[in-house]
Amino acid sequence: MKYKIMVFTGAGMSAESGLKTFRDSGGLWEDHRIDDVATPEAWKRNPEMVLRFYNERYRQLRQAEPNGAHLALAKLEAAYNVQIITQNVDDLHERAGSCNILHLHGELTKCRSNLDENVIYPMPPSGLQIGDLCKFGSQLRPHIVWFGEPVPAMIQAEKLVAEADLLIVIGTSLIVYPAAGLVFQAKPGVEIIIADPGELNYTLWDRAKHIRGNAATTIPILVEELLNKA
Ligand code: BV8
Repeated sequence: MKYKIMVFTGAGMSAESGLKTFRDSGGLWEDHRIDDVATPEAWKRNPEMVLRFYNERYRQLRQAEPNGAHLALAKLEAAYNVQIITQNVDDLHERAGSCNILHLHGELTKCRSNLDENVIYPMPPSGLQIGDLCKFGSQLRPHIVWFGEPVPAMIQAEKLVAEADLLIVIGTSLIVYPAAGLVFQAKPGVEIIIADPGELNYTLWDRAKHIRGNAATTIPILVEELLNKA
């Protein structure tokens, strides 16, 4: 059975691709408060503002490219069974060539029916407008898990983490739950490597190895070491 590497990524993974992290923006995205653009209440209250916010992030994403960390993780699949679980809503892991990717918080490149979360469409190139309707005639919304909404992929994610032989955590402040709780669900004895330039604002028992630095620098080196060991 191929050695299973679970990679859990957050906004720091895409920082060097030019996409702002949540924390470095002081908890704001493009100068918006979470409550104004990333909750179901915001969607009910001001759908135009929410669509403007996501259309702008979708536009930015199309100008962004996968960085060295995304590309290195794709290379790792040559020798290992690699599963990526990402909190990120960008498609940079996909564009880098990784195959097994689970998005916990949705995808900027998709939209969905307001009535049925399983009726999903590609995001139109020009983004979503009020009046863009699903096949049932309801307004299309971003295919994003907003704050206060359940995270349907959590059950699958927990199963995947439980099977990991190695857990690599990249670029996440582990603030958002239930996603953050995944890191504490690795089997006892499974090595945990955390790649992050910042201080870890969470106590992960002493078995976690902290590699300090930016992902586009640290992950290619880590991947080379793992490929040499395979
Ligand atoms: C739910 C999509 C219940 C949106 C996202 C109070 C306490 C605890 C929890 C809560 C609370 N109040 C409410 C909650 C629950 C809430 C939550 O956790 N809130 C937080 C803010 C406290 N969670 C929820 O609402 C979740 N749902 O609980 O539902 C429920 C259950 C059943 C039925 C009904 C309801 C849903 C949460 C999903 C929210 N959606 N994304 C969008 O993107 O537009 S979350 C979003 O923010 C991201 O997806 C990501 O998860 C998170 C940002 O976190 P990170 O990725 O970690 O990024 P951050 O900027 O914080 O950190 C970056 C890290 O990278 C840093 O460590 C930095 O040092 C590092 N870094 C920087 N540069 C680099 C780098 N690393 C490497 N290289 C670099 N170059």
